[in-house]
Amino acid sequence: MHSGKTSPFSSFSPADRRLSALYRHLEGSSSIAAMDSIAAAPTSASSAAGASVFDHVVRGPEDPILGVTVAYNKDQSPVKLNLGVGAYRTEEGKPLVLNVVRRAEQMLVNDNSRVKEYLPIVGLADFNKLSAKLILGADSPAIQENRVTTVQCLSGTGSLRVGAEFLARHYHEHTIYIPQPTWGNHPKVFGFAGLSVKSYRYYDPATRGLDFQGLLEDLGSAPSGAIVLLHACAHNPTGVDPTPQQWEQIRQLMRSKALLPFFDSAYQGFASGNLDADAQSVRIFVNDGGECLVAQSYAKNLGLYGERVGALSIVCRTADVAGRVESQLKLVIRPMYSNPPLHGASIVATILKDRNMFQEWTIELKAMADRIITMRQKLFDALCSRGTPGDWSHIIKQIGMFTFTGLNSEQVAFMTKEYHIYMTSDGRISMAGLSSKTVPHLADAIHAAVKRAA
Ligand code: PLA
Repeated sequence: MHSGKTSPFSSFSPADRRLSALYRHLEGSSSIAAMDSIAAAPTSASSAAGASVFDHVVRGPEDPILGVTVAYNKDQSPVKLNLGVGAYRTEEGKPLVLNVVRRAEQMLVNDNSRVKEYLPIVGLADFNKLSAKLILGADSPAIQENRVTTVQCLSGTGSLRVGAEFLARHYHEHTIYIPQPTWGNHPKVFGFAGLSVKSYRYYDPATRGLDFQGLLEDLGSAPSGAIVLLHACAHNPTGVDPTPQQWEQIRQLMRSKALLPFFDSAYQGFASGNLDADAQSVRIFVNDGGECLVAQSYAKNLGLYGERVGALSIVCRTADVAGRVESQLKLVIRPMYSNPPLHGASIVATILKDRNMFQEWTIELKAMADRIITMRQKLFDALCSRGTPGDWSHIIKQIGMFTFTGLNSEQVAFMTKEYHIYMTSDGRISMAGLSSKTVPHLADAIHAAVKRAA
């Protein structure tokens, strides 16, 4: 705590301890002003006619990622470009619904035997089984030994949150280490669940690569049993992943210290275009017989963003433990949203259980991944041909949906103001939002921003 400063939650009931924990985590960081405005203490109960009982509520800040879209939508310029949120666009700049998804939806609509009854608390059984197979591999010993419990959740975010709530209630160590930097929602998801959030070194701005030494040192000095959040592939926002050899070293270190891995798999298939290759990090941890958690999202790889389809798997030592863990996951989920939505999970199950549809998906997925890789090359070439000062090779070296450009917040603000290009203030751009037509405009903007500062 800073001297003389008390948490705005200090006079609250024990139920508000989660907010307080998050406050302590964020204190001293720039996010603290934002937290103050998330929950300001009421001054007095208002009973006078006309005065609102919510008068004390201060306006909260826009989300650093989704708020970019809000600003973009207000811009009237015909050349405006949204490279903020990670959402795939076609070469024509349009959102894409995969053909295989349309086909699955048609089949579902035409099947009159289908009803709209509630799903069980844990979701659609087929979907859960197939999701575990997709991430762990069809021949995974953990699946064969029935040691995995999988529950359908509200996309990746909901899966992370349910996992975090379970850990806060049932795991002995409440500290979670997240990479520095990471997806901006991670500290909030884990902090609001009541975990204490710390970070480990991950990215080295000097090399624009992995700070592997720093990572090993920080995880090496974490308390035994601490939870560690790992991006399964296509690290967001940096686009920098450990090599297979480095993953193996991370595994050895974590297992030797009994650190508990919590994988966030939001981009399976988007990094390399291959679903199995992108799941390797998770599989090396599962194949050693140890325990871990995995949050999966179908937002990006099946383009099901708004359908909110995802899964949380907890790999346990024995089938008996897995059964007990599942019984407790149900107690987490039931008071939160009772049970998950039916439609999106039915689409996924339809595709995953049909050999031909699965095949069709992998082809469409590869096409999306390849288009992103082509955009990397085009942007890199465009900057080279303009002679933009600096080394831009990281654009083609980084992996997945995003390029972590190295542009600072002032340069980003300049590009938004002068070129109507919208991106997060940390300099991250969504390569999936770019097309051959818009690359020159982006390259002009980056060139001008860099020259201006030089
Ligand atoms: N985990 C990571 C690492 C992510 O990047 C995202 C989404 C999620 C989980 C959650 O996705 P889901 O709940 O939609 O399945 N990140 C996006 C969108 C693409 C966002 O911020 O919500 C991003 O632009 O970073």
